[in-house]
Parts: sequence; structure tokens; C-alpha cells
Amino acid sequence: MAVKIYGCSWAVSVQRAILCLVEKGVEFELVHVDLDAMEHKKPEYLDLQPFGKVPYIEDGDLKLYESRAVARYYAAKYSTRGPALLGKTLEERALVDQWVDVEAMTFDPLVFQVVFNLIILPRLGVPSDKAAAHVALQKLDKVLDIYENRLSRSKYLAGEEFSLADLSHVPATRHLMENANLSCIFAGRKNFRAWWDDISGRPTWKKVLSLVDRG
Ligand SMILES: N[C@@H](CCC(=O)N[C@@H](CS)C(=O)NCC(=O)O)C(=O)O
Repeated sequence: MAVKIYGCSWAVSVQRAILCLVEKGVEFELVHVDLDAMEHKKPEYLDLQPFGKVPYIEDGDLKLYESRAVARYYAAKYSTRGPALLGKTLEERALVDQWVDVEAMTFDPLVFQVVFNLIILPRLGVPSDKAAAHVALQKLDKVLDIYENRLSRSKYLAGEEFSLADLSHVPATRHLMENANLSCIFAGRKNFRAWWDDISGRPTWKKVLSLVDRG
């Protein structure tokens, strides 16, 4: 039975969960939740995901939300299929966890401030907090120095193999890389650039992008 994933194809967190499903070759069905129509705040949806966020998944009796928890679950469930996304040894697993947490706690909140205020709100014609975005960009610049240093010592964030640590970064990083005004923050970071070209060039990510119906 296909995994049901509730959300919309353009949402970063939904893409993170789907990317893991595709990496592991798990059949899924995307059940569209219209964020523009605020379907995610309606009682029927809040019964499923009480925080009113996407994604939410149903897999038989399992009901789960939080994209990184979803990704961890499928990476563990299908550990012998596709790439070993959680690492092979205890030490590798610890490093994967470390970088997934860096992504969730440090990278993602900064990218969100930037993308929300400089891309999404202006596109909708809604006033945005450009000052907050610029503060976040300055902080992100320092964070990316740490990434550049890390990626000068290993091909991927948690070591020499692609893992959940890299996968978790893909959807949000795309917004920065594809926006002409933001991609300049990667200039001079050749290891970060090479890492991005590698992880975003995976056929699995191209498949996720082929499902996206808007930018
Ligand atoms: N930490 C959650 C974040 C979920 C999240 O914020 N999803 C966004 C879309 S990317 C959303 O539902 N936004 C609507 C809202 O917050 O009202 C996860 O990783 O699943």
C-alpha cells in the first residue's frame, strides 16, 4: 500500500520527506493540502496534524509528522535498500544526527527568514521584513564558512557518503541557489558549490522537482 503524504509539492518540508521516499524507492501518494486556501488550519486537517503544518503521513497504522522524523523513519525501515542514509557505524550515525540537527536548528531558520522575506512575501505582493532577512543573511554567511570548512575535509557533511544530513539540506538550499540575488553568497566557497552540484544533481531530486507545480 502506498504511503499517503499530505501536503503540497512546493513546500520545502514536504519535499524533504518525499526526497527520502524517492531515495528509498517507497511508493507514495501525495494528498494535496491547499495551503493558500488554509486547508491546513481547518479542523479536519488539525485532527491529523494538530500543529497545522505539512507534511503529515499515513502508512498503514502509522501516522507521523515532522519531515525529518519521517525521513529518519524510512531511512531506518529500508536501511538495506538504496543509500545508507543513516550511516553504517555508530560514529557515522552520530555525525549524520549532528548535521541533521545543524540543518534543523541553525541553517533552516536562517534560510527561512531570507527566503520568506526576500522571495515569497514579495512574490505575493505582501510587505516583508527586509531588515530581518539581511540580518539572517549575515548570520548565514558565517554559518556557510563552517560548511565550507567541513566540506573541504569530507565529500559530504557526515563523511564520504551521501546521507540524511545532505538530503535534509536540499529543498531549502534550492531557493538560495536558484535566486540570482542570493546565489552570490556561495561565491568563493568552492567546496560548498561542488557539494551542492553533487547532491542537487541526483536523479532522485530531479524526480521530486518534476512533481513541483510552482516555484
Ligand atoms: N518542522 C516541520 C515544519 C513544517 C512546516 O513548517 N511546514 C510548512 C511548509 S514547508 C507549513 O506547513 N507551513 C504552513 C504554516 O506554518 O502555516 C517539518 O519539518 O515538517
